[in-house]
Amino acid sequence: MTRPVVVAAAQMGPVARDEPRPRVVDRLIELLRRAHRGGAELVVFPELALTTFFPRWWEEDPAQMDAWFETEMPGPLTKALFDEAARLEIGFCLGYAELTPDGHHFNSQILVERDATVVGVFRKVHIPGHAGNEPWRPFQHLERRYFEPGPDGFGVWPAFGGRIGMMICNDRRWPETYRVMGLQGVELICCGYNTPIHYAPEPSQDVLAGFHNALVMQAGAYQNGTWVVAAAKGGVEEGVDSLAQSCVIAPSGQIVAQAYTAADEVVLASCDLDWCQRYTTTVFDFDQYRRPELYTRITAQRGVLLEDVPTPAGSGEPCP
Ligand code: ING
Repeated sequence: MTRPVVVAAAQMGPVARDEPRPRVVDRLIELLRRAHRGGAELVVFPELALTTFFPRWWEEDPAQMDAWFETEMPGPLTKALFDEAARLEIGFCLGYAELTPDGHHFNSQILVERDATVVGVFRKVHIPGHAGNEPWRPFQHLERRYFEPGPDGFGVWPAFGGRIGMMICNDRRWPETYRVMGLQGVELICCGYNTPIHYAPEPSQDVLAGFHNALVMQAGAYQNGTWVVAAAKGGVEEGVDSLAQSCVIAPSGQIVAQAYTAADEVVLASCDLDWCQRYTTTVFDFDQYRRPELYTRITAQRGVLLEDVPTPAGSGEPCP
């Protein structure tokens, strides 16, 4: 029994600050068409795919940054992408900056089915970086100034013949992200990312950017028996070298396809969703092997507590 879905990680090269959004949408449509020619049914685009990664700049008045946000999805500028996808009967996942009608700012991803219905919208849970002006950095990472953390957590939706989840960029570094979806039976997670290679707080990590990217997603995929489709916005964007290496990862943890450029590139793979069960009904049969009664710290604590484990009375005596 197999349940294949052909997916594409639609990697983008840099988007310049002054690149007109219609031009960016044209690039997305071209990637959609290339993916369709490759047989893709689901195309995953990067985080904040419509614009340059604007959180790299400090703006005294955050309202000035609203111009980078979408107030409708689809809106006048993105309708062409939705229309082309509907014409090609291809689904997609698109990352964008969302400004809601009641004034909330989220780093969001929308999942659209092959019949053009909107399956769901995910709002990034783990917001990295900083909120204050830190001009000591060669470039800033002000996501915590411009985005609110998503209030909804991680969902899993019935779509594309399986159970589809979403995560955005920094979410992929946290094991809870995958486990919360794994506990909902996720079979394929769509992920977009914008990852500067230089990490100003700890530059020793720079050389490991690609390793850490693959490490967290391969581990998350394997430990939860799910596919992961990850699409980067890579290359040197406004002077910031950003990790590419978009990839598709199997429930085994194997990378089955990977980008080799840092430009617009379509990474294709046929994902057998039934392969998930080879892990979720064996080594990671959660219901049989997990011990949630011993994991309470994971939801009870945010940070580390250095309380010492009480030693049982009489312990420490040399064994007779
Ligand atoms: N970008 C980065 C990411 O998590 C980052 C931020 C880079 C955090 C390197 C830690 C180390 O890939 C976004 N947009 O989350």
